[in-house]
Amino acid sequence: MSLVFSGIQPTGHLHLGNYLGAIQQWVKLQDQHPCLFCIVDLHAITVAQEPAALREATYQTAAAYLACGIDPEKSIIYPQSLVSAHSELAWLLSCFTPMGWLNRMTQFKEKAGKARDNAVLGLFAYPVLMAADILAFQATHVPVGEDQKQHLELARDIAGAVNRHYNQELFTIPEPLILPTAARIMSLRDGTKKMSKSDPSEYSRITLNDDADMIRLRIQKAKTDPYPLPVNKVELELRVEAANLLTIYAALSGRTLDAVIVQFAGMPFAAFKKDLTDLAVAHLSPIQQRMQEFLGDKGELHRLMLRGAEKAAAIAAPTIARVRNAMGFVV
Ligand code: AQP
Repeated sequence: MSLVFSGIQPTGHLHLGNYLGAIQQWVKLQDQHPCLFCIVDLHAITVAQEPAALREATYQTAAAYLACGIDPEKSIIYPQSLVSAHSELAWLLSCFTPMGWLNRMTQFKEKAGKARDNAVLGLFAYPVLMAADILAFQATHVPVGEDQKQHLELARDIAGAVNRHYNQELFTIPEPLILPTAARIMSLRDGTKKMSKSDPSEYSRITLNDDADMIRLRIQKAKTDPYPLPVNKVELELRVEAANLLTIYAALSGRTLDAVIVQFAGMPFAAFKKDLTDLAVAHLSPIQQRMQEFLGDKGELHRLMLRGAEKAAAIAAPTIARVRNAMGFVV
């Protein structure tokens, strides 16, 4: 049987990158597989979080999942911290993960930067928690972007190591699910950096909370270059900001990048930005409105997350019991 696991950190308002690169794809996946869509708050605290903001972002993320079309009748939505299997298994797996494997993880090097010695252990162990997220549920498929491929490879290595050590198949080896239609969205202020919740520049992203005026303003302020829009893909290689805005247009309109290049070839940016704004507002405003409706009843959102957590805990329980038994704990 197949099972998909994926998640987003409640580290701020979800943005167009989270939507086009992840949630929009999940909506399609839920018709093909049973899916767990987690709000990975334990991952979020690997970077300092203000408690009230973390809790609010958790509700916002649940509302965003629902507003974008994740159906709680088909898929399980829950916050990671409500299911203790994540942290329990992370500890157990950490005892089978050589430091050398973690030393090779590029995301830790990027996030810790020069202050490596002051980085917290949780940030270093982040990939072990991610392995636990996946392996606790015997997930068969994990949708991954470029930046998470290395972590999934590590999860596969840890699963293999534990299975071999105990000479039994305690864990399914998960496969990456490469989604050909998932777009990688870049910052609106710098086309070489990915759009990110934690980018200090507010105008670097469009969030799912933005109303029509805010979407318009953010697109107006998006960085461009002084030339008309490119006429072919080769030109795009050197014009990263143009490439990003055209990619966003293509993803929101459900058309290919080639078709969108042809449509706008040689046009001034001002005219293109107006069309892009209309498209983004038409696509995102209904999501923003639905999000506000879901956030208007936090009691119901809370109940939904508790129900999701209960279902997730029940799926993980047999795996945790088998692992505890195999490791020699009194059960
Ligand atoms: N810019 C992006 N383009 C396409 N996909 C993206 N994702 C994130 N940014 C983009 C996808 O969203 C999912 C969850 O991401 P996350 O929030 O758990 O972590 P992240 O990738 O680190 O996202 P952020 O916004 O950059 O968060 P912060 O600022 O907190 O680190 C993943 O599937 C990811 O590929």
